[in-house]
Amino acid sequence: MDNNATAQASAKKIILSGIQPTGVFTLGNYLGAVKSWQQMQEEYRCYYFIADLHSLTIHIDPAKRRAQTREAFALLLACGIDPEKSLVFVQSHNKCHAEMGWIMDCCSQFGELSRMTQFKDKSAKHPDNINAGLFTYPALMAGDILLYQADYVPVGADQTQHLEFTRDVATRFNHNYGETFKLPEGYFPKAGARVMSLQDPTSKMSKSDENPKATISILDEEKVILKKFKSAVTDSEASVHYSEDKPGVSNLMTIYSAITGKTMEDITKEFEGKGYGDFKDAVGHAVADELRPIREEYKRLLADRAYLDEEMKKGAERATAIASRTLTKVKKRVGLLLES
Ligand code: ATP
Ligand code: LTN
Repeated sequence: MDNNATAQASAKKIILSGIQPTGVFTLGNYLGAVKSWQQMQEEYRCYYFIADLHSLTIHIDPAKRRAQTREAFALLLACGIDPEKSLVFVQSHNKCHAEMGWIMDCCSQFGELSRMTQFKDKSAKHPDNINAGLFTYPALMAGDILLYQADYVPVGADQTQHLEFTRDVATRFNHNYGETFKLPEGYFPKAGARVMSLQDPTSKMSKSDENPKATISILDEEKVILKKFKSAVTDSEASVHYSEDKPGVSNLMTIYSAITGKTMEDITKEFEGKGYGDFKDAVGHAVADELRPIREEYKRLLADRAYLDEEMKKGAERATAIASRTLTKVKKRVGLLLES
């Protein structure tokens, strides 16, 4: 890179986001998050990571967690996140996250953490494992974001409260210790879609859903995809119209629109005089066509373990170099005695 190119590259705004290795990404993760992450790579300096430390808040068999972490890394690359353009890494491979997480814990108040809806939802869902990590999860996430001085954080609606919390912690820190952190903003990509469960279109499609018919995994084969769309819950009417009181068909329209770029009106026109059967079939084929190359690339990548390990290592080194600059500053600010 010449000087000009370096200056241009550094003028780019920083995007940062993470995804937990809690299973194969769903169509929701893809259309709502990862697809836009891929599209942002040209315009922004992008940092994406697998949030394996966050996943420790739920119980997963250790061997399964290890496998899922490598798989999630391969999935990101298969979805078009290019390690030559973006920084891609595994959170725990950069030790700054755990260290910064503790410092952020000590800057977070019990009261504000108690108000987090994700904490309330997850503790209601897993009453047998309400661990301290689940409670301080937002502090670790704040550390992830602030370590890299991110400008924008693309997250779904479920994470906006955590982002607000991050801004509050950063503001307080800057006030108490002097200007240290850039305040990150949420980023809501125009094309980002909120995808709902195929069996209960009033709740979001989630990779931890126990009913396999409710979610499309981005690795599902064409036959499976077509079958799941065929049995997707819709209402008893049969016209393809977007409306809040028709969540089932509206969800399918959202998916179809996110993939084809067609507007809701275009879609209604396209299926005028046709039934839900034809529409579900068209959505199924559009999704299958979109996911086929990802599935093939994923299989190829997963078979090349040496390449994946090498990319993880490179990512960890670059991430550590960036994050340790902020961490050193933070340690100085709070009065930790630095090693000489
Ligand atoms: P889990 O079921 O383990 O909680 P999840 O499927 O909800 O996982 P996360 O790892 O929490 O996924 O989220 C990764 C990213 O995908 C986040 O930015 C989140 O907002 C987005 N996302 C998750 N589910 C959907 C969905 N159904 N529609 C759109 N975006 C989604
Ligand atoms: N909590 C997020 C994952 C996550 C994240 C982050 C996202 C962890 N650290 C930092 C953005 C920025 C989730 O569950 N989707």
